[in-house]
Amino acid sequence: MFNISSGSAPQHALAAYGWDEGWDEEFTPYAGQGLLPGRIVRVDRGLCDVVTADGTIRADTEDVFSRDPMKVACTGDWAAVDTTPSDGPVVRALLSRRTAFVRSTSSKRSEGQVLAANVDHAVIAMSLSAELDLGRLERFVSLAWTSGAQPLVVLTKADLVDDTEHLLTDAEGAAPGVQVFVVSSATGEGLEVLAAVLAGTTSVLLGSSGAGKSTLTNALTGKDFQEVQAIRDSDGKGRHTTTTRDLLPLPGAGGGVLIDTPGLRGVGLWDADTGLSQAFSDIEGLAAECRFQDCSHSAEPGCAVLAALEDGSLTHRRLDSYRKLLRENAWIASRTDYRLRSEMRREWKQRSAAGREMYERKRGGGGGHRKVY
Ligand SMILES: Nc1nc2c(ncn2[C@@H]2O[C@H](COP(=O)(O)OP(=O)(O)OP(=O)(O)O)[C@@H](O)[C@H]2O)c(=O)[nH]1
Ligand SMILES: [Mg+2]
Ligand SMILES: [Zn+2]
Repeated sequence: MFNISSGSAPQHALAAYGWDEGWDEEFTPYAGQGLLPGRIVRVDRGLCDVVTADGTIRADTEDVFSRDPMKVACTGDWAAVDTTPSDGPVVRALLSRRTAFVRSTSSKRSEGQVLAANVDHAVIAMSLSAELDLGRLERFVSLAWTSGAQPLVVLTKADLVDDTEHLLTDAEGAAPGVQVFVVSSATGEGLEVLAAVLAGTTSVLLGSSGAGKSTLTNALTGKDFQEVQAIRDSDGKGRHTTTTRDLLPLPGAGGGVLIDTPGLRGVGLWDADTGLSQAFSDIEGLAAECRFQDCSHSAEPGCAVLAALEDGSLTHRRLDSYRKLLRENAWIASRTDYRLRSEMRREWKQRSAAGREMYERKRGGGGGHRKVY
């Protein structure tokens, strides 16, 4: 069953795109219905390009298009395609996602938007030619951990700065446990090491417009697949050149694919509890060492967080960033999860009944059901 493409071939034709025995097994019932497996390489106005063993087909996604934006077909999804309709192929189903990079949309009604599915590496690209925004990096890393993918950080345009050493140290401090690469698509610096890590996996490139994602995509794929445009002279920002999320094959025997994405302006957290814990495991580790379990790290004796601030091993910037992201995450959750929202409202009512002042005194200024840092 695994060799459906050409009978005796040792590997499935889609293996380079990430097809494996797990997908094959999940696809079995669809194969029984005569549907064709394929990976979505781009979605464009309700139509998607699906790479199959028979080549790339353009298919309608109507049948799986849903009002729930989390269920809409997206780049990286594995699809079951019906090629029999007279008016063109149709995606009938999507295989369940192993990982999904989701951000909250900036729309008033808070909704999640899946940026890429079934991703192994979430590669966060940041340009060395602009000031490193460590808070933004921490936000991306939190979302990457939440997605189930392994985050990687790529500092681009190394050819434009003389000394990258301290920038590398800063980035590593903001992303503990995450590999940080310094690369230049212009000189080729660092590309070989990065390519070796990405080989045979699915990776998505994320970052601001102008960070050099498409230039890096072209360098890594060895093809000029993606359009590239100079950043604006006026403010150094990108021009939002890339407009679709495109999945492209990597060269080399190991296979693997790379998804280039449009530059992100805002990237709101989405259900990022676990991701925040991983992205800030250093702070959570310190908090576990505090003398008091409910330590608020403001003035308590025996506070390990304050001690780390004192000896310089933790920066105020990073602690503030963590607190800010925790608050944002709780806010998003309160807007989206009805049950949590009504719980919060009930809690609030009880609080006002008991008298806010007394409550505050009892809680020592803290609040919420989650430990506040
Ligand atoms: N000097 C130098 N310039 C680079 C490098 N990589 C990219 N650039 C330049 O940076 C500008 C933006 O590059 P893009 O690859 O279009 O950036 P992007 O991240 O894809 O931007 P969007 O598609 O808008 O999200 C272009 O002028 C590139 O030539 C590099 O390694 N060195
Ligand atoms: Mg681009
Ligand atoms: Zn403490």
